[in-house]
Amino acid sequence: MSNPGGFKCGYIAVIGRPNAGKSSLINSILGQKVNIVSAKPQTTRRLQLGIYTTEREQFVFCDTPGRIRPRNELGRHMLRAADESLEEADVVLWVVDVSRKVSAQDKEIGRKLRERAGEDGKPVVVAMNKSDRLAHGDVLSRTDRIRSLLPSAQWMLVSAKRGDNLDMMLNQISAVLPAREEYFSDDEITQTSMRQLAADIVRESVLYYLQKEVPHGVGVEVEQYKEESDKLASIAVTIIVEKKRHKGIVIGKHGSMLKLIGARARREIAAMRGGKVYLESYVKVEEGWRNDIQQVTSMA
Ligand SMILES: Nc1nc2c(ncn2[C@@H]2O[C@H](COP(=O)(O)OP(=O)(O)OP(=O)(O)O)[C@@H](O)[C@H]2O)c(=O)[nH]1
Ligand SMILES: [Mg+2]
Repeated sequence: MSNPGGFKCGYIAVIGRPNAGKSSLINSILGQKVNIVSAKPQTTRRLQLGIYTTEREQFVFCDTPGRIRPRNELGRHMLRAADESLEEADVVLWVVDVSRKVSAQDKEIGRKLRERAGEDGKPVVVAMNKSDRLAHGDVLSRTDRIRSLLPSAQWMLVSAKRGDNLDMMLNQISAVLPAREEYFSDDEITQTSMRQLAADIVRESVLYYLQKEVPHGVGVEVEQYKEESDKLASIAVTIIVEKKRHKGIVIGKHGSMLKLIGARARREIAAMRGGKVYLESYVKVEEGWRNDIQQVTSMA
């Protein structure tokens, strides 16, 4: 037999509307941050793997951008990424924010999954996330409503924030994972490079401090990533904005905002890689970069 130990392994596409908690859920399962998270929608922009290996199985989670109707090349790129991961996946993990009423976006995702179920019969597990925010009185009506969108799917009430029921959800996924040798060695948790993560973290910091339309028009490019030693990395990034006005907002009075953004990012990157981080940030205006395919595919 090619798989004597009965080991299981597969790709799990993590999909759902923006802000449902997809990235948080994967970080929480891994017990480590591999995906950036923010209170604003459209945080994740490309596919990111989160690999969780146990004695019996390897779960290869594929974090995807939240599904919305695209308005520019960046949006189309994000939706393509989410679609691609659906095609490739062995199992679909659909994350729904149970603390909010079902939205038109949720219904649309439900419809898409129902259509697909007839074609490829891929198993779907519905993670009803943010259960920590759900009032007891609403549990039945909310879960019933979500279940009605995809009656054939397994489901679980979970909280990425508190870690509630994640083990049970993993059991549900494991039950439908294909028998297969592992794809990755058991000490790998992601394929995202530290360089890419650094760019993501700078953007996460921008999302954290800035409001309204500014964050959505921001891209980050790493100009330099140098591991001086185990103890020191020196990194230079350019934060790209779409409007001149936004440049002023990102820099702030006497550079105060850029300082805050940089300080938070530096702390986060240092916590992830260990040791000290030296981070330089610049800001540049590039009108319409979100409609430039080359830029869209190269940036965080
Ligand atoms: N209370 C609560 N908040 C959560 C939970 N999971 C995620 N959040 C919060 O929800 C917000 C969105 O989380 P993300 O993980 O960035 O959501 P996402 O689905 O990856 O969003 P996009 O990448 O924009 O599609 C953040 O502010 C999280 O802290 C949870 O279980 N409970
Ligand atoms: Mg995300």
